[in-house]
Amino acid sequence: MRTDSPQTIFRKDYTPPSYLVHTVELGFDLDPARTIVANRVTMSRNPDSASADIVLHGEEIELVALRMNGKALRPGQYLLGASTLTIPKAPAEVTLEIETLCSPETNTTLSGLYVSNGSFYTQCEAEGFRRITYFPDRPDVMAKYTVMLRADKRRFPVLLSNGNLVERGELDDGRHYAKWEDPFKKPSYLFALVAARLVCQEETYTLKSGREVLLQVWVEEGNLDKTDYAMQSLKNSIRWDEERFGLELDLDRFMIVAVGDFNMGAMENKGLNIFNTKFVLANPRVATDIDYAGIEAVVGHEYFHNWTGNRVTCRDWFQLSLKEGLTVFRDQEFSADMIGTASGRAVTRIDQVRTLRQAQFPEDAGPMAHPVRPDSFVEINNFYTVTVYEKGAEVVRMYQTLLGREGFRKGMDLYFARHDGQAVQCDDFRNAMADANGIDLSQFERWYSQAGTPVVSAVTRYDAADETYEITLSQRCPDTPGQSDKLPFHIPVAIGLLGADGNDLPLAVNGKVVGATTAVLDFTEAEQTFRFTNVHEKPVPSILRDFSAPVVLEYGYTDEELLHLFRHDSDPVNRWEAGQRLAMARLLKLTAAVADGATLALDDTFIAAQRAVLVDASLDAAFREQALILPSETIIAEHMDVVDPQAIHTARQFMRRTMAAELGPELLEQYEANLTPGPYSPDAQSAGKRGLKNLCLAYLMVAPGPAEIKLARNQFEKAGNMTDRAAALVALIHSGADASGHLQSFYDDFSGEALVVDKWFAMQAAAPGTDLAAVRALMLHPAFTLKNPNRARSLLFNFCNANPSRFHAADGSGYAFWAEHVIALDAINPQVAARLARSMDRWRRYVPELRSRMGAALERVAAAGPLSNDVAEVIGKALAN
Ligand code: B3K
Ligand code: ZN
Repeated sequence: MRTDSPQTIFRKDYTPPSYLVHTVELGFDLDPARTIVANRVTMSRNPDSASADIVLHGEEIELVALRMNGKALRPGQYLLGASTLTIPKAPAEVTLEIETLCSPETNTTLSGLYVSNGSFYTQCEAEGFRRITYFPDRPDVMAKYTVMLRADKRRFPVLLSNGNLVERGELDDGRHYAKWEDPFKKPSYLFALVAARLVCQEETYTLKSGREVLLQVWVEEGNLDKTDYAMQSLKNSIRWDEERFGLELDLDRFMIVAVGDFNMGAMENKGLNIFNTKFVLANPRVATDIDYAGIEAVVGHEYFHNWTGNRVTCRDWFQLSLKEGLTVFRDQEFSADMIGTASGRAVTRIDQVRTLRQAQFPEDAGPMAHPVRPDSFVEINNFYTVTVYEKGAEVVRMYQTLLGREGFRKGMDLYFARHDGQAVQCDDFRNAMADANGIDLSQFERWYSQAGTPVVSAVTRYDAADETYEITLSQRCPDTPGQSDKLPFHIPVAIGLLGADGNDLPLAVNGKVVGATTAVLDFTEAEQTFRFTNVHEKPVPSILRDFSAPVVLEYGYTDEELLHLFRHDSDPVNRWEAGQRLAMARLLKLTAAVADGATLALDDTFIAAQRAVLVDASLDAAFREQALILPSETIIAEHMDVVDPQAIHTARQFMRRTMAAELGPELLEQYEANLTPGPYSPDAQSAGKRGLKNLCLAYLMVAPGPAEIKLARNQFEKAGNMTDRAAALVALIHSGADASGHLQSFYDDFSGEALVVDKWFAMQAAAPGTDLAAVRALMLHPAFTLKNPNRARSLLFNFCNANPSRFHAADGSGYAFWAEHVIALDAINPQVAARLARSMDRWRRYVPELRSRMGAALERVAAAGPLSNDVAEVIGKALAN
């Protein structure tokens, strides 16, 4: 908890560390109530710093002893601040011995050293190491670590840390020890330890070079039947990084540990990745296709960090996207390559675009908007955002779009050649890309420095006599907090031209033959015209293919043109996009009609287009599913100046009902055509079929008759996997049919599986039939607790973020509930509380009646003190003008 007012930290104020650390020897006497940490560091004055003061960070730890170069320091020789320990005017070469105490079992923040289900785990990124010992806890201080763990052998039989196990043995009093040594220099945020009662699946794996490595996946007893997929994903990740980027695993041993209490997805600690159980545990009975895909992506992500993040790390936390954007891009490419087919890749790309629009565009347009490389923050944990991660990945993707895969690889190779073992900046990555390819990427820097989503407007002109087609692009970027008058971005705009027969036309741009049916235009000015020559007919432009840049594209498409693209575009992402545009235009009209009390209607053309895609067996099931998913209520809201959530909900439900009514026979036919009999497999083909089948079921259950209800019940009861079982249950809950018996039997079957109980809470929280009273009742369920982040997220976050028609109840009760729980969570876990606090980001855009109630709820949180820095920053920015 903060005691003074929150301090803003600025990127421009960076100064190099005063001392560099060479070695760190840590000794832990692990006791849940009172852990003793002995820390011996060798350090020397940094020639790049003017200061001779040693500055160590420390929080929530008690200093027991402090020695410098063998001599105990008296209180006058050092300064103990609220979160720092300073030794002024220290000698050039120093050995410090620091002994501290901490209390892992009362650490509910899940940052630093904490206890989960009776065992010890750590989380040090971003600034958790300072909750373990006094240290210059900043990523540009890299050192070699040796770690000695001592603990009761019966309660904590497994003792793990980074690197290699060099020694283990017995101590008196039933205790034992293990000594670990990490051969690589690392920043403190990558430190980890685990002392726990766990079991593991392990395997020796042979790298391409022939070297053998030991791979382990550690879980609590009873979960060994759920580790296969994580292990397979780890092996696939290792192979993929060797093949795609020539990067080899540098350790002899690589461990993944699953823990049930965890603030985010997983953490890339060197050699000892610690994971939220959600991204490790899977078998067909408990995990859905989406869970399987999540495991593959997160296992890949953390493994890929070993090079992009660990070997080359960040100079300071403003550079976070240097490792996160790049590593998300790498995990996205990995997942796409694992599917292998072009259409499979496109489906993963569509998912990425949806995430951007659902979460990143709103962030970029709201009070927390920040550049991919932020200029300031109060609490760094608030900046692990969709902007830093997903927009950051888009920025990395644009290099590849501009340079090609080979050029991108050259840039990566140069980046490692230059910076292996260093803590660097986003600019260093950009320079490596530019230098390796001999091109100027200075304008590209604006993607790192300017916040906000650029809007690209296109105007076209066809000259039949000349056979030329001109496209004029202009760009603008809205003001964001602290930033106005943005300069033009360097935007790769991938474009193709469709003829009347639906085929791509050959392309020549500004006199140059392209040689492919997609051209990447280098759009760098505020306004720029590109001329296509030898265009024999008036084309339909397919602009921003594969979503070649994270921008909003404005173009005055006619319905006919969109229908043409929706039928024929060879670029599956833009084919999907055409369908989304058709749907969005109608959803906005319907929403306006609801607000005006006008009659609602949906045109046959739209239905016919949807029908055509639904029954087109030449398309992958996964693509058809994507094409039939309507824009979410959140995405619709982002297209409106004043948001009326009830009108949006009514409009979207009307569209779903109409589609269900009009497409009934086809939906049933596709339901049956996409069954996946036989043993469950999470592969993309099968998952795609299940996805389409379950979407059909969802539509059939919008206004179900007895036959549809029977179908859903039957699927629920007979399902051989969680994907089908959960989908049937969700369909039953959403249909308004009595689902209480099914909910109860689902709970009874899975009450011992925490991750499935999370699903049980989540699906109820997000159902439009669940009002606040029902959510409050669920909070009284014996399985509910605010202390476990997964559980808190499953109920509270789903209600506040995924159930807009109930959350935005006219009386403001949803907002009061939100305020109450932001405050309650803040006392337990500020990081989780601050995430929940973000639900109100866009409050100023709502209709006046709601806006005033949202403002009041925000004020209520602001007035509740003391708040953590995490929550104070989010609420403060939301309320600021
Ligand atoms: N690097 C961690 C995130 C740490 C979040 C700290 N609040 C996970 C990841 O991105 O791989
Ligand atoms: Zn990451």
